[in-house]
Amino acid sequence: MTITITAFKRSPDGGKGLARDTRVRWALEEVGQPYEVRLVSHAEMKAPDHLAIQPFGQIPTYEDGSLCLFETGSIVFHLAERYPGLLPEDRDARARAITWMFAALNTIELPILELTTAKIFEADKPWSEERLPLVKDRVRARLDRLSAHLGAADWLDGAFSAGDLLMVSVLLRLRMSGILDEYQNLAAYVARGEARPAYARAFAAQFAVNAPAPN
Ligand code: GTB
Repeated sequence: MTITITAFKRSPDGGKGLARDTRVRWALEEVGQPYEVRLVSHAEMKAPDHLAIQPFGQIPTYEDGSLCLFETGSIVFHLAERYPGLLPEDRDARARAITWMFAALNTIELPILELTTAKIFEADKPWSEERLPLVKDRVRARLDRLSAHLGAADWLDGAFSAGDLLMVSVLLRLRMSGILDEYQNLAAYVARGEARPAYARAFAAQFAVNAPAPN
């Protein structure tokens, strides 16, 4: 059975790889599973067929035979459980890697999303300028601790894992803000993730769909 994921027919980021299908593509590439992509428009995402597999009308989704999944954390976890390459064999190391998956999505991604919301959707509000520094400092508070934990290590807990895949994916959304570059070791950590051949293949695949057409 061929694995099929969904992605934006045209991602608003114009191929920067920031939409969440990129992390699923990356996980699929890391575990060496071929996949197909069904591109969906905004209207298609909100239509009953898509809502039946993604109740919130979002991308990405994952289908493999009769199994339909949504939520990138769950999809990456499923792939990491099913195929070798993204979770260690040792039980305790595996549990720690899974903990980093949750940390990426629950502790680090939340303030980063708040920053995105503040910059994009609240920029025209009269209180926006006053609030933005507070939101940025909440991101920094998390990155201070993440940076201290990572130190000079290559990855968060020994070998590269699904925890790193999600953490790098989440941190990538910060690059445009300049905040990532305030942390030399985190910027290098993200660059290490991007240098993985599996990431490069995932990025290229989404870029092929989303890159702006040449003039
Ligand atoms: N918690 C869910 C998951 O992890 O799967 C969140 C899924 C999600 O937010 N999907 C977004 C979506 O479908 C796309 S990735 N949005 C449409 C909608 O809700 O109607 C978020 C995203 C979108 C665009 C950019 N960008 O252009 O830079 C970056 C990230």
